Amino acid sequence: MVADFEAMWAALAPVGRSAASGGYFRQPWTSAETELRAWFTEECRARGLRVEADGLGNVVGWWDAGEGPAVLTGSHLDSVLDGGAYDGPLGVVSALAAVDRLRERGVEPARPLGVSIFAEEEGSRFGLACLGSRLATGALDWERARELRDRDGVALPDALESAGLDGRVDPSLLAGVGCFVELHVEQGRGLDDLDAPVGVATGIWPHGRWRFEFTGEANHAGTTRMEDRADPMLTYAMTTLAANKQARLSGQRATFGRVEVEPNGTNAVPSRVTAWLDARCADEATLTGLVAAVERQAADRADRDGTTLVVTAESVSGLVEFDADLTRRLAGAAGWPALPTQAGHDAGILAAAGVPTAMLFVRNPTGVSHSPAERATTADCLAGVEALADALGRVVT
Ligand code: HGY
Ligand code: MN
Ligand code: MN
Repeated sequence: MVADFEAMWAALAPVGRSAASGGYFRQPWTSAETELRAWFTEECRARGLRVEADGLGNVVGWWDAGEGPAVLTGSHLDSVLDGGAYDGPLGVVSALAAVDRLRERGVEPARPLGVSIFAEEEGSRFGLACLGSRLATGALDWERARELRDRDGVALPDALESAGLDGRVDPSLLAGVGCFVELHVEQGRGLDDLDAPVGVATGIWPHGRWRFEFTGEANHAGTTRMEDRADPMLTYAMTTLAANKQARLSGQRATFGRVEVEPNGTNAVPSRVTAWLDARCADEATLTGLVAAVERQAADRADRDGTTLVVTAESVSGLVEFDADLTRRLAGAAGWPALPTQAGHDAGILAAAGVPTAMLFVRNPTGVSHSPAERATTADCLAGVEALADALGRVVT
């Protein structure tokens, strides 16, 4: 199994990797991510798994065995911009390797077992997180999804077509799924602090993304007196400080990590600044309150700066509490530590769709994620495969 895991990991390593940063650019429906989807399909077929795919890039390899509600396990292959190697792919490779382990152990599943990948989990291209799993579960309508545009103005249907996909949503893809288990590298240091290679997730904080459009008045950077300006960059800058303070003082999370400036000239006051707030809080009321407070402070500042503000919610995910009974059954007597997470996952979308869902975490020694520096040791990854095989063995038999 070690050889299989390492061979799969090595096969993925160069795909979509930046020579400059060592990070990954595996945006959905690009050549790199299309190559990964083809690799996954081939790995499923090489294991004799029956491959089912919709027209979005969601794929399931089925081990047709037994009868009754299926057990599904998997994750995603797309990355954030300049992302790490483990966020997503570790869950996919581990799921395939866990199938190998179950077979090595002679396990005969009493129910079907599927290995899955969902498309555009990161929302790094079209801005809506877990786009593939939201469409596959019916949480999002195709009529709304088809209107999405990426940063270059490419419409979702055109991006799909360029990747050889027809955008067909297949409600039957997940119809027979009785539970979902996602293994994921931990995006934090909880397991490292506990000196544990594997843990389970208790739930996901509510979180979302809001687009802030600050509009001012383009003007000359030199001849325009400071008091005569309507500078959206100033309103934006004060808003990021306000968001950071709001989150810091309340133990929540708020980040402005993406900003677009028009016309982005060195010697001109900008006409417009568009920035995206990523906010995450321990409960939904706190999230609503934090975003409202940031919006209020941004609007007050806009009044002072003579700029205007429009705020639009682009992607919102509610509180997720994973299925405690399933988690208990999966863990058995393993005694894995249980942790919350502030990171969103397809597991959260399936849970919200009513599928009993659980997550396994693999230790991340630095806790760093969404970065080329994201790490996990091979020993911990292999411990994760064993844990996933043990867990699946407890629920498929
Ligand atoms: O952004 C997230 O929380 C996840 O990594 N998609
Ligand atoms: Mn991620
Ligand atoms: Mn992920």
